[in-house]
Amino acid sequence: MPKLTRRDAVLTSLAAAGALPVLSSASASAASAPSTSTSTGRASHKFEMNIEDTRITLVGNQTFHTFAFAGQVPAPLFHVGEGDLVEVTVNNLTTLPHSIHWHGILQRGTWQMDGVPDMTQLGIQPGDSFTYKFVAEPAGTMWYHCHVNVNEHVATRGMWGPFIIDRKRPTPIEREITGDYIMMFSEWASAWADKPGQGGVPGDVFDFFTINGKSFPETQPLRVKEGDVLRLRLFGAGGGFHSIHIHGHVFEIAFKDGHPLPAPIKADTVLVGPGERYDIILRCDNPGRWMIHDHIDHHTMNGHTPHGGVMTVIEYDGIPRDQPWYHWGHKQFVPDFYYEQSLKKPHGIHTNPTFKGTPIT
Ligand SMILES: [Cu+2]
Repeated sequence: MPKLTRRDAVLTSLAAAGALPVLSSASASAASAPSTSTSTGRASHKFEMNIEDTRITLVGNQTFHTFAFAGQVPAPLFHVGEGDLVEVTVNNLTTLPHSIHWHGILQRGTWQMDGVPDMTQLGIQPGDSFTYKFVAEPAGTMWYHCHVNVNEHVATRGMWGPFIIDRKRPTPIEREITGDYIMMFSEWASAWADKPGQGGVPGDVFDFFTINGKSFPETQPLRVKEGDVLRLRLFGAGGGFHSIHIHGHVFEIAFKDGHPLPAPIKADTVLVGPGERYDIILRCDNPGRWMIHDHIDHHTMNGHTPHGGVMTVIEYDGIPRDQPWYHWGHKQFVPDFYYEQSLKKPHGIHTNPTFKGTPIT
């Protein structure tokens, strides 16, 4: 296949025209066709996404050279139904090979779509494209990430995003949920920030820690009201552990790696390991202002400076935020920081401008 430039890739998509009406601007780097129903009654989705060299900012002036899906970290949200047919064309606009592993998806009869270089496919070479086609099963909180040089590309180049598959028959606890939030935890070794193609080696010093690619105070509050029932989908998207503690509440761990537990487990802290997902249910029954943080102490630092990293706050409606010492009193609120608005939209691929970086050409 001939090498593609960024513009060629977009034009190629446009040539597929009828298929991708959403891709209307030359800067678009992710697109979806309208969902259709097949003769089997399954919904079917066609998506397209670029991989781009992109500089993202974790916090302050700490930037990172990433290989970003659709130019953002985390990558776009894929949200589909259980059993839907999914087709994703990936265009590699970077100078290194990549692939996508659909973590948690079974790939029954489609093992060639599992995204492991030199095992199920050749890595997608610079300028090339690859189309993944599979059935979205099982239901639950899944994710996707590059599987080429995972130690670098996932650990420190931001190649990961959420893949949410709605259950055909929701569980009783799922029917109670009023708000759905995605929180992806990762860690970064700043020594490699500007050295693409290197990094992810034993002995790396991870000195920045993020929720959805941002360190406190660049994270966002969760604004709730009494009576809300939140589903927080926690992802271990990097190579480290994160011990997530929520003040003032007992939550229920209800799903592990997308699958419902026989009975929810009550807890106030949950340890999220690399690759794991826990869905926890938080009943908002204690109005106030409450911290959420990683209990691994140095994960709440930015470099050598406290406080930062994996920290945020739950703010209840009606609790005044005007105390002069409350630094977040006038914070500009970004409602889709945890994809909570995107998750309410119809099924599809959902990009998020908050996570967009700056293209590196
Ligand atoms: Cu990669």
